[in-house]
Amino acid sequence: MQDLDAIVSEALALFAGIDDADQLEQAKARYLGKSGALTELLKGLGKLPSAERPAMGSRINAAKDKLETALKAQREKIQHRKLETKLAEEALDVTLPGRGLGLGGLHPVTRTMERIEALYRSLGFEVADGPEIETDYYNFTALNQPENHPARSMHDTFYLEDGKHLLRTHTSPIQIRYMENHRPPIKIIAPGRVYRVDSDATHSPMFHQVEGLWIDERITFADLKGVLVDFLKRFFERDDLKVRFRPSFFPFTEPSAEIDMSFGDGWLEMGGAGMVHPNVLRNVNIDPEQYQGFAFGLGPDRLTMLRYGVNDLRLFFENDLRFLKQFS
Ligand code: 2NL
Repeated sequence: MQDLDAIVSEALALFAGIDDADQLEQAKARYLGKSGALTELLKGLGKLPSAERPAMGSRINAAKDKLETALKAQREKIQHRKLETKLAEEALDVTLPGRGLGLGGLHPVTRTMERIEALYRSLGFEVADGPEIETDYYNFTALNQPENHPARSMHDTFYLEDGKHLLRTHTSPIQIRYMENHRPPIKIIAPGRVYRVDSDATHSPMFHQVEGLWIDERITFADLKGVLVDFLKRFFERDDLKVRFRPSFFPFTEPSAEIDMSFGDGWLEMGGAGMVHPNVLRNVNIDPEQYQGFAFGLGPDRLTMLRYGVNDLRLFFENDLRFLKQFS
């Protein structure tokens, strides 16, 4: 039958040209669906003379099989092409070099702290530590700082809401605690963060301090001078550095001095120092008749600014990577 062969070849050509799964199923319906071309032929079988029916029936069924086989092949072809496209789109070049990890570096103030610790360790000092939240006793009272001293004002010190605690304003409490637990000879430095109500180009509410303490039977002001001059010369790697002691006052030392360092044509204040006040020693049960010693305080932020030529203290605490990257 001419009609059947024409239908089959038309269908095969149509299927072969389709690359979309839904369109293919719609095309299938045109031939094999409820009122598809082949289905209509089958329905017409009954009108044929009975002698012709079996032969025609099997031809139509063979045509149906042919179309089903072509459909199956075309479905697989579409599926395969879809996968190929997806793989091509998601392709990774595993041979590309990696991006690598950004290397961090130490904060300039941390570098200064480590440098200070190394220099004092080389002079036989141990490094001590302690809490940043302190009691009034360890921050002030034990240090011979009277009740009405201006440093105890709400304007100068951060107090916790419990009314009992404050943020330490210096690292001296570390040294008081150390002296409570050790007997002389005592030879320590106490580095760490400290807090004061103060904020401008040269003051930050959080800053750093390193205090030092050396107590033994015959420690004198000459030892203080030797230790500090040696430290400053080695810290700045300048043998011609000049150091000046200017008379001053601290409640916890007597006598007391400000320490200045030569800088260009003038002097720069680097810290304070003095012989530990007998009252401070008595507060930690050290007999001031038998033992004496010196204490000093230095500002590592200031030391860092000078060493690296930084003119604004706030740069250290803003943590702008453009600034910090210059130190690693
Ligand atoms: C400064 C002044 C100083 C001390 C800190 C101290 C600690 C104890 C006993 C006695 Cl436990 N004194 N510390 C003494 C004199 C000065 O710091 O201008 N610091 C930046």
